[in-house]
Amino acid sequence: MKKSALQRVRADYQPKLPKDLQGSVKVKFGEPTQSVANQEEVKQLFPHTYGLPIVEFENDENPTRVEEPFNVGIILSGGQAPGGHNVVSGIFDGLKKLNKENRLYGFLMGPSGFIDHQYMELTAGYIKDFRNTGGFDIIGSGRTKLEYPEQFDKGLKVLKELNIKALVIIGGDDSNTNAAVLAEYYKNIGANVQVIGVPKTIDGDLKNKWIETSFGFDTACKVYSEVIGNIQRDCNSAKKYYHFIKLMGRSASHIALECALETQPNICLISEEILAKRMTLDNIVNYICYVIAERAKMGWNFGTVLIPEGLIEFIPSMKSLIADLNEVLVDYASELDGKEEEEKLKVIHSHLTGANADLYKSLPKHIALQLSLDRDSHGNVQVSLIETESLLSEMVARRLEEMREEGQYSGKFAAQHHFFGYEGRCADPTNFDADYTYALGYNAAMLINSGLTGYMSSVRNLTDHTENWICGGIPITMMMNMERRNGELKPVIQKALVNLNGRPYLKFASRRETLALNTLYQYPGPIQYFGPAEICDRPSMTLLLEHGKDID
Ligand code: FBP
Repeated sequence: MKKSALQRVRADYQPKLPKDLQGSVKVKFGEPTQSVANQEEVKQLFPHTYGLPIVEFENDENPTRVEEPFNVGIILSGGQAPGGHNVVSGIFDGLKKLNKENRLYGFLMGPSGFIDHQYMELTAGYIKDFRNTGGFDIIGSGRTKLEYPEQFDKGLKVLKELNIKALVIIGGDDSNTNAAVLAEYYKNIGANVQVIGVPKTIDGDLKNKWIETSFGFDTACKVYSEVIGNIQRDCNSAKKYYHFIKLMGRSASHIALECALETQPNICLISEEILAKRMTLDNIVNYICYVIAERAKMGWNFGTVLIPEGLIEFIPSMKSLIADLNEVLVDYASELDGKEEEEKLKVIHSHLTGANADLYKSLPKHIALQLSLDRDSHGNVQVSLIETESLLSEMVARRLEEMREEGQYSGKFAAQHHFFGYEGRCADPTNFDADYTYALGYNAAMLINSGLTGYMSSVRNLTDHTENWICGGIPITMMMNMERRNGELKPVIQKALVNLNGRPYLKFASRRETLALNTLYQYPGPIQYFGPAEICDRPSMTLLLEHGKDID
């Protein structure tokens, strides 16, 4: 594979390892744990892996154990996130440090490779080319949901064939939920296979006290912020467009919020706030129009609006419609199968009732269709396919014309639309993500060596120097609660949405009015891999604020 000049130099970057992982490690066990909610239900479903203690690693100055060789398998699951290749390198290096005879196998194209026995051995020579690069192309990823005992049994066959002692699942909240279910299943049948999870997702919604951030969030937000900054420069130069920019992130608005802190746009919508204030689509449109009209009074007919991709699901009336649609799409799947667009809309409409039926009918056809697309394998609406940015700008244009007639607006309005998601998911990881992922992987190898199962690799204290990061494992069941999925109550890892009492949101909210009625854009520029630490190693503003630090 021919590498770019940057990749060639970047390949030599040696991720910094926390000092607790630098030599031999020993395990410190904490108190037994509980799930975040629905303790009784979760406990019943996970009799073997519920209540396990949190573990922390520390340096073992007098190691006595001779480590027996063992084999490990890995799966990359779900959407790509920068740093995945360094998780693999970290696991590999951790395993080799324990015993040179240890082997690492990668299952190809996500969980389906595990079920269908598609794999490859990951050797030093093969991994070398992927160190510090973005993407998941080292073994590929996929969204097959690992949920049925038949899949677990099929997978177990290949694990036994390859003499694999532990499986590492690198994924988001849903994939890690599956990791917990698999760990419990293997423990229950005495399969003698450990399962460890690694917190991945650009969305930033897999976090809690022990998982301070999921990997990839930092890099993806920096890529989006660079491009938003570039658009803002263009916007402030031509002074003729409103840019409606939708940002990936699925349900949570963490990405939009982080990018707003980085780039200071005129408007950033926060889905969680919209839900809390029970705002309607009209309320949102009116707010955008208010800002546009106020700016027009100052002669500014330009601006930027950041929109989290999951927004639509948080508008209470839409949320209720989507919940109803989720049931209709499952209950009437065979009736809908193979129907043309118009017919499909009619059938769905006929099964909706009351306000939901009215709202469905009132939506532009392309939006109604996008809302009615198949759910992903975890039962989620595929929000990345819903063009909220054009829905909002169309409604804003209409409302501005009404305001013009009412004498409340006399500006010019022209919109540009953007959607940033895939652009950031495979970027070369920032130093932060390169170090964090390498540590997560290395740490996962240590969890395996400690005989643990049903744990997520946890590296904390992330705004301190890498040296001082705290490493260990958190029982996955601890992060779980019961939620309705595909019409059934299921144990799942609780998603972390934007906390409206948290410092990142409060910081943004305190600046919001000023940003709307002025032009205070920031242009963060591209990710820097070489240079002073304050530029190259700075974690996300979200993380800094959450850790009580200040941002400019
Ligand atoms: P994960 O939750 O698997 O990490 O994926 C995140 C994400 O990038 C979301 O932000 C986005 O909605 C979704 O993936 C898009 O999925 P796909 O890659 O299947 O189009």
